[in-house]
Amino acid sequence: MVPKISTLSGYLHEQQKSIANPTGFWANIAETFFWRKKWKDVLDWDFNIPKVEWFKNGKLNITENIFERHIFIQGEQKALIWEPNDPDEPNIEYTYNELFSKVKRFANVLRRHSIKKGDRVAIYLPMVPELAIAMLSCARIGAIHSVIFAGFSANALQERINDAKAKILITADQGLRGKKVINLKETADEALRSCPTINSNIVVRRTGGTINWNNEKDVWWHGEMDKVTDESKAETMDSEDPLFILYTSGSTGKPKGVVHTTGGYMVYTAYTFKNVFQYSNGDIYFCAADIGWITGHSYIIYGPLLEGATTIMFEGTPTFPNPSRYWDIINKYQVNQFYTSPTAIRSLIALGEEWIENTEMKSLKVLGTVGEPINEEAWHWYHDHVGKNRCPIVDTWWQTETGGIMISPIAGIIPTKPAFATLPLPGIQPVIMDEAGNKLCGNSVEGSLCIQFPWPGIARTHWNDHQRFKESYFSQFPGYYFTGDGAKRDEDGYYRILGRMDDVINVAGHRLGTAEIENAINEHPLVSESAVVGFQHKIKGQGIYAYVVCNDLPKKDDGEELRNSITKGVSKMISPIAKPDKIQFTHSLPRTRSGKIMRRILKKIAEGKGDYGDISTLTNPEIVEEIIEGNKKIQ
Ligand code: 7RM
Repeated sequence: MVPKISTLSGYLHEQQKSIANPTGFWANIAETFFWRKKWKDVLDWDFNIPKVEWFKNGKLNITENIFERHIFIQGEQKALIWEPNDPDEPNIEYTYNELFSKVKRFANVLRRHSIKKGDRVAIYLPMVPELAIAMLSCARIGAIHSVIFAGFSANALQERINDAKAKILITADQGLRGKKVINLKETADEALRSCPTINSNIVVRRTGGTINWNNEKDVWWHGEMDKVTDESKAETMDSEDPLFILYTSGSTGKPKGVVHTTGGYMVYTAYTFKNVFQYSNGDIYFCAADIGWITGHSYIIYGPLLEGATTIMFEGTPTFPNPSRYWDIINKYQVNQFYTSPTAIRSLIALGEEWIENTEMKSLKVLGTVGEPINEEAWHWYHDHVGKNRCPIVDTWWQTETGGIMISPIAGIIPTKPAFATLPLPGIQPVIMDEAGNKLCGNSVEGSLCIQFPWPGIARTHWNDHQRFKESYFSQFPGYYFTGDGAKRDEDGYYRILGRMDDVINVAGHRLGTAEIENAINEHPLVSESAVVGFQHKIKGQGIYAYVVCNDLPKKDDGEELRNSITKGVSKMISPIAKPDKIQFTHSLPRTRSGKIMRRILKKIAEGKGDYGDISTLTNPEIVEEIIEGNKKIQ
């Protein structure tokens, strides 16, 4: 088990140690895991290439560290509790022994389908236990999983399958979220029409609803599980062998396949989980994220299970059958640590206090948030109404690319401040840069947030596109990892994350590239071009505002129809989460002399702010007036 910090002076001591001797610091933590063969060098790195290798030549299997390592001491401890969408349906609870047995079985299923070490497995599942089992089974045999969020469209699924050249797909007949039934198999079928590398499609029966069946490719999960035993040796992996790919949005149109490797990711997720949440043996931990995103990978599956925790996986939504759903789950299982997003909190605030008033939630010890900045109002509500003034809030800042939490309070140990992610975890060295690339020293500074030394959880590359990996994070500030976020360090040395500085918007904690949305809008036959910006949104943090230029601008009365069909198109191309909240038609977009769209102005207008700065560099300054006028009609 990784060491646990238990006092503020302990934190300061570890932090100091980790800066003075980072490799010694991480080697000590890595030694608490089971390695089949120890590493030669702790770290080999050069951010200019970029190259980062942790514990290289160390041999291990992450599932041996989850299962075999714990089994003798706590095989009968609960590993995974699955809470269904509908509270009247029975839940599922697996001990470590039981989950292990399922994982070994499904590992054998994958092997029977000729999946070998290094092959990619696409997983398009709702929040069902089979999702956890499938991921761990891949890890067991060294296959690289690529989980695709079940809210993505056929087009987005297809793009991700083909980019990774996945050999097999795992999906379900349908998914359930609140009152909605999601036809996953139907969407998967549509995607598979043009996925030449997929040989089989393993289908989990979740609802038993009617689906189409393709005898050549489709097989049932349960049918396959019956054909195999639960004896399955773990594949020996190098510390630097890829564990998974997870696609995320960047500032260009194409989503990037962020690659995480085995040893470093294991050490980092386990260490940060245990310390940030102050997890103790026997605690019940509930992260309400979806496993389709990095938070679910690191803090529903890998971090907790590596530490022998009991982790809850929830299929449903915070408001079904009513807005007490989370609080009911917390009471039902006596949850000790609860981790969710500011958007979920804000949406529950908006539904009124009566849903939380008489909830006891006495078991709660720690509350966490992730995914976007939390505003003070939401922070206080979370603290007062959910935590009943007893629980520290950990506002955890991190990214898909960082693998795990980077800047965050350690629960109950680092004093919190509303809306501040506070201090870096041990091993993390944040720096703030000005526009010219100078490191801003001392406190009370604001600029671009960079990290100046590798940590074990950092992503290693983009699948098949190392060049883009370099450009995305290592070119703006040579020698540093650039996060894409702005941040300030206040007078106490505390960090406050200010949000993205690039063309990425964060809608309800989901990262979306503006270029990606623009591409989808531009697919519409009547659209000639578009520009998408984020604007402040009361619940979602940011909303999507699209400026659309049409070949034939709609006449007053058919604008609505065109809006709807554009919105539908975006849903179909990407996902309903990427639908614009507002669409404004315009004759053209403000451009600089070099032809670049001046987003700064569009963003100001979308947010209803004046002061557009210098517009004299535009080739078409007159359009700004038209756009301002048009905006007034949209509000
Ligand atoms: C874990 C996750 C990453 C982006 C990141 C930020 C924003 C995440 C916080 C936050 C303010 C936070 N991965 N972000 N956490 N902003 N405070 N505590 O969300 O790759 O999907 O998104 O999310 O902008 O760069 S992610």
